Amino acid sequence: MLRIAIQKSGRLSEESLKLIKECGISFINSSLKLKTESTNFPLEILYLRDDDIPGYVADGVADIGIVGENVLVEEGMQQLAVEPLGFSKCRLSLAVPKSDDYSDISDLQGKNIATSYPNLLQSFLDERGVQAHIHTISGSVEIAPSIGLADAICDIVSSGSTLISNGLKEVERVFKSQAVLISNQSLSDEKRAILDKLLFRIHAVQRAQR
Ligand code: PRT
Ligand code: ZN
Repeated sequence: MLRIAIQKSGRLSEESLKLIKECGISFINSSLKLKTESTNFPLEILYLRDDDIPGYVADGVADIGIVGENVLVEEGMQQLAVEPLGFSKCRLSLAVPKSDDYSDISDLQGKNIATSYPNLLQSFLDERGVQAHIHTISGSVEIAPSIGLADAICDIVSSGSTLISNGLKEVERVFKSQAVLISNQSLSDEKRAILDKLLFRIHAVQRAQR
């Protein structure tokens, strides 16, 4: 039996469950349960917070998982990545108040930047030789400039409408992300064989969608 960790409720949940179903794997889905077993494939599904998924997979509590690359790389766990899945596409971007004159990244030198992704932001700034003060906050990053907490933010963007409604403009793209399948690095031969079967089906689903 292989154990997969997926997000319990959030932007990855629906597409993760849809992919499993499209692979022909049936299970009884209850939003109240924390785990469920497939009725026709040796797979058990664990429902977790997305941030906890890389750690649980690295520790072997779950064998595989589905998580955003942004979370995976932020947590320094990119070595677990097996396969990009093509959904939940988004980007991590820097944004400043729309009335600011912004010409290039050097404008952020010495500024205060609020983000939930301090590691991704730090390496982006380091690569460009910019020193800034990074303030790590866990949510509502977009309001930081308007309440005087920061000069700029670095947050996930998909349509861009959240930035606009908070009077911000996107000025730099820091990281491009999508959902990825991740795996523990020391699976038993039995589990590896189940994963290979699952990957075969995922590839068939992806081919059919092209
Ligand atoms: O509760 P849990 O910890 O499991 O969930 P979460 O709240 O941490 O994550 P969730 O469900 O918001 O996002 C899960 C993953 O979806 C992220 O890690 C990304 O990989 C991916 N994703 C795709 C997004 C978005 N699109 C997205 N638009 N994650 C967040 N957003 C937010 C963003 O933070 C901002 O507040 O949506 C807003 C911007 O959206 P637009 O369309 O207005 O630009
Ligand atoms: Zn989260």
